[in-house]
This record gives sequence, structure tokens and C-alpha cells, in this order.
Amino acid sequence: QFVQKKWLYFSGSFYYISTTMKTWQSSQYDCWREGADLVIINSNEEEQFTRKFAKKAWIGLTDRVREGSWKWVDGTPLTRSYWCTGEPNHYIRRNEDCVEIQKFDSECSWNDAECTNENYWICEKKLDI
Ligand code: 2F8
Ligand code: CA
Repeated sequence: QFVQKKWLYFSGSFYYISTTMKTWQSSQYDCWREGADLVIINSNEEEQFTRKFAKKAWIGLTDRVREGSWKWVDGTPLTRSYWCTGEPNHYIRRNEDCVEIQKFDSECSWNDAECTNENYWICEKKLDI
């Protein structure tokens, strides 16, 4: 049965918060199918907005092309970041290349984790005008 996905509007973009969990890559494919991409965070307001939803959720940030070179899914380099203390640490199996929002700690937001983990995810579609 087809269930219409709910998108939320915030400051120039529409956001989809998943209700199931997938790997980072499958999450990105899901966003692409909707004409969107994994969320790109470029303001404090957007960071505050996106962390309101899931306890953990994939965002559109990865260094899987080149270790330590963090890139947004639109190819732009990371300028404003919200890493938790000690992150990114490439910790589990030295294989943490994808970024999740986590809100166990109110002081921080991002953790690098293995891309093959299954997480909730957030898609963003810019309102085109
Ligand atoms: O303590 C931070 C550390 O916590 C976990 O590893 C034990 C995270 N792993 C997963 O979420 C799978 C690390 O990414 C995180 O850095
Ligand atoms: Ca980590």
C-alpha cells in the first residue's frame, strides 16, 4: 500500500524524517528517489531544527571518498561543523565515514559512524523558486 510521505517545511527547504532505518547509502538512494538528497546543514537554525527529530539520523556528510576530507553530498567542503567532543574519531574498525546526528548529549550533535549501520535519516529538498 502506498503511503504518502510527510515533508516538513523549514526556512526554504522541505525535510523528510524517515520512519524506518537504512544504511547511509540506501538512505541517500531513498532521498534521490524523492528528488531530494540527504540533508546538508549550513546554519545554526538548520542544525537546531534537524536535531529535534530522531535520536540518531544520517545526514549528507561523508569522508568515504578520501579519509579526513569531509564533504557534503553536493560536493561542498565542510565549513561549519557540530561534532561532539572527540569526534570524528573513525573509531569502530577504523571505518567510520558517514555522519549521524545524535542527541544523547545536548551539547553536541555529530558523530562519524560506519556507513553500513542502519539509522533513521533526513532528506532535504530545496524549495526551487
Ligand atoms: O564514544 C563515542 C563512540 O561511541 C560509539 O563507539 C563505541 C560510536 N559507534 C557507533 O555509534 C556504532 C562511535 O562512533 C563513537 O565515536
Ligand atoms: Ca565516531
